[in-house]
Amino acid sequence: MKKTLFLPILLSSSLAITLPMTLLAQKMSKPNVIYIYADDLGFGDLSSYGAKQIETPHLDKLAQSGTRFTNAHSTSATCTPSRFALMTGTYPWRQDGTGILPGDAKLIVPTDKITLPKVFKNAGYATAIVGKWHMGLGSEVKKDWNAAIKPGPNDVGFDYSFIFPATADRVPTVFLENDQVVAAEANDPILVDYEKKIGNDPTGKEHPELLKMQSSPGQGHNQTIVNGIGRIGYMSGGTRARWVDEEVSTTFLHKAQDFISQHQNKPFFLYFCLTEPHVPRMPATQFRGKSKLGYRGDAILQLDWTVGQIQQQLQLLGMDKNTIIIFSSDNGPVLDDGYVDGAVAQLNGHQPAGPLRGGKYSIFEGGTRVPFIVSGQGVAKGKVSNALISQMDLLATSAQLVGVRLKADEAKDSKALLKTLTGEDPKGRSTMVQHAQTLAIVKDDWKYIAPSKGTPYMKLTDTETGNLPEDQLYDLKNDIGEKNNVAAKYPEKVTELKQLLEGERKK
Ligand code: NG6
Ligand code: CA
Repeated sequence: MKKTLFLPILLSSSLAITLPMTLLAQKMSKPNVIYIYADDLGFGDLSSYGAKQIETPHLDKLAQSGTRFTNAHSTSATCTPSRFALMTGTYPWRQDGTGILPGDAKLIVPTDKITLPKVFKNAGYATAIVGKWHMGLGSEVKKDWNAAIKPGPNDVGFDYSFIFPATADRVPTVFLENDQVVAAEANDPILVDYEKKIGNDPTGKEHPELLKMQSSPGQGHNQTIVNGIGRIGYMSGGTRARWVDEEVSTTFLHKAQDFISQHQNKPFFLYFCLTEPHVPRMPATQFRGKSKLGYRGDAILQLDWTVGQIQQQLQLLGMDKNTIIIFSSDNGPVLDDGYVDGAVAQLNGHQPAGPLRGGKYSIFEGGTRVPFIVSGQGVAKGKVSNALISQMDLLATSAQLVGVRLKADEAKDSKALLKTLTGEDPKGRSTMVQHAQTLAIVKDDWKYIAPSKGTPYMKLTDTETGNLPEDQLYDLKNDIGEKNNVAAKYPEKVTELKQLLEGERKK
């Protein structure tokens, strides 16, 4: 309450004197929301989550100033499905074609349904996405990269977008601003193909001597070379439009900061999707070698610094009090995901998934249990919450926050958990489905993994997937590392959870 008294002083313009109190109150009650989404950051990758070999002071500060969650999840163990769920408030496995997308995929987010940014738009917010997209663009795979590509982020609720289409390791390696490739030139058209080589650019396969970072044997990433790095997919043209990997992160940061400073007087929602520490890890020179854990560690330092820059900007502009920052990751960690970058050789005892089993691609906890930190207006300070919450819940929770009503059939898997998000309610969800190659369900710390014919171990990425042809049951309260399959010991629990999962599948 005290803070409100100071508000007119903080607002330097004459507006503060003339603005009626009701409007001021309204302004305070409509916090800005910034959702910062890391790519492949694991549960054990931040010092606030117990990492000993790496220091992430800015995210630690965010955790101290807010609530740090220890049982928060992405819906899936890979990017596209997790982001789809965040956007739509529905489980991705309900819709076909929501797996990891190539760089030329068509848009998979429905344009006629509610989305996370639309919730904010409906409440009068300005909305933007800056960073990795990876949910497809346009209505066809075949598209003209030199013309406006629609539908895209601007058709599913974002007023402003500055993105790259898929992942940093997939072509086309270009940015798009509001549907248009940045710096595209008509006389050097961008062509993209995921089937066959196109144009004359050298590939990593033909010319490994041109690479500044080798691709891992057997993992691909040896098609068109851009900026000395072999990519997935072929492209030609767009010579001046291609990004420089070392600058991608600061480019996104500056676009995000521009959006923030342009919206000091109107509530906004910013979906800020960082590319770290996804491959290819090619941090800016100032971070290289700094972590002593190879480029993966350096990329995490770059990510932490980026978050710090946003915090600093908000503070300087006096916006930190009426802004909520939510920080998380789209799936668990992986070390060798296609390039020889020191992540394995210089691991130095670091545990990217902390005490969890598995990582990216796994149905084990390491696949979806990720860092989740919430800080800002109305959020409990210095708290650690073990509440079960999914990123997919942000849609219904944001609707609750900004006072937008959802229809019964909208975002049907998203739960309104505002009290959980602000650290007040310690329980959160009662059940949640997890998704990798198979599905799992958790209820009251019991976890059932459905049988799967997939490989239990992916050698190339060194991943324990959690796939087994039989039922698995874990007691997460006493066995967070999912070491002991107790399915045979508790057959009734297996039956109960199996039925629950079947019910979810049919919904
Ligand atoms: C995999 C890629 C991996 C990464 C991942 C997507 C191979 C062998 N591996 O298919 O390098 O790009 O897709 O990551 O191609 S995600 O975080 O966007 O889901
Ligand atoms: Ca990812």
